[in-house]
Amino acid sequence: MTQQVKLYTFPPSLYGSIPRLLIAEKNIKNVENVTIDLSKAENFSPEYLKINPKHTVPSLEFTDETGKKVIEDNSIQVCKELDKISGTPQLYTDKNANEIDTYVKDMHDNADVGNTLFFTSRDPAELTRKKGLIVPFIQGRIQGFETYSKQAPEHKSLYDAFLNMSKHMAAQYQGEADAKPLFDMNAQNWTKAVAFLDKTESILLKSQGDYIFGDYSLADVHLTAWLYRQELVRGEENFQGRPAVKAYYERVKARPSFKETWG
Ligand SMILES: N[C@@H](CCC(=O)N[C@@H](CS)C(=O)NCC(=O)O)C(=O)O
Repeated sequence: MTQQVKLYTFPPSLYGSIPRLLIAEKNIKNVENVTIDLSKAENFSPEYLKINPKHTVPSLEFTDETGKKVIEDNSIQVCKELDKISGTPQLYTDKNANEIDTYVKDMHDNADVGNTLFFTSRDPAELTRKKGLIVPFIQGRIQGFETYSKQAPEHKSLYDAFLNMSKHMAAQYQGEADAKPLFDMNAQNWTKAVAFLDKTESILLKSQGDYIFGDYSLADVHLTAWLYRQELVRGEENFQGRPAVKAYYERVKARPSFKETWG
């Protein structure tokens, strides 16, 4: 890849790690990584809102064939673009595009659970265990919203909405508000995770190769990052009764790109 591209990401982020894994997998050079610190709500800064109005990471900034500056603002498009401009081996081709698109869309639409499972808790014990991690993260964001609200009053209603949600969640972790909605949300998201894990198990059992659709593809890049977050939030529970998913995760973990991405 000759042109310089800019990837806006945050190392601990689930979706931000998908293109980082692809970059490691294909050894893509000329990528400038710009850290958007979600723990300080930097994804809500007035500058970043211009880049990505959905205030999410990842985003990718590059120049297209006509010389026009383009920004992709979700990991699916970011990865397709990076795969295209970085050349062979192509992980998304005419041959595998349909099955990858269907599977990845299902993951993003129906199993977008990793962040919720991380920030909520399944029961009071988990709430207590995670409090020391979650509360400082939320407090950093609260500070960010308050600062940006003064700097950019045109976004005040956005900041106020997130400020209220953040304060409420901090209160739930600190025993000052009812935490039951957090437990319910956690249970609902785990149910979605189970459905997607079961579906993945059955696809893997039919696969003609070591990976989700045979050869390693863009679907594996998304799935690896998804499983990495699942392992963090639910450990071995993900793999119980799912030997194909377990063996698959061991295989993708053994690829050098995994260590490069998550250490
Ligand atoms: N569908 C989007 C989801 C992106 C997303 O939700 N990213 C999370 C980080 S993993 C984010 O930026 N959340 C905003 C926040 O934490 O305020 C994608 O695939 O890029």
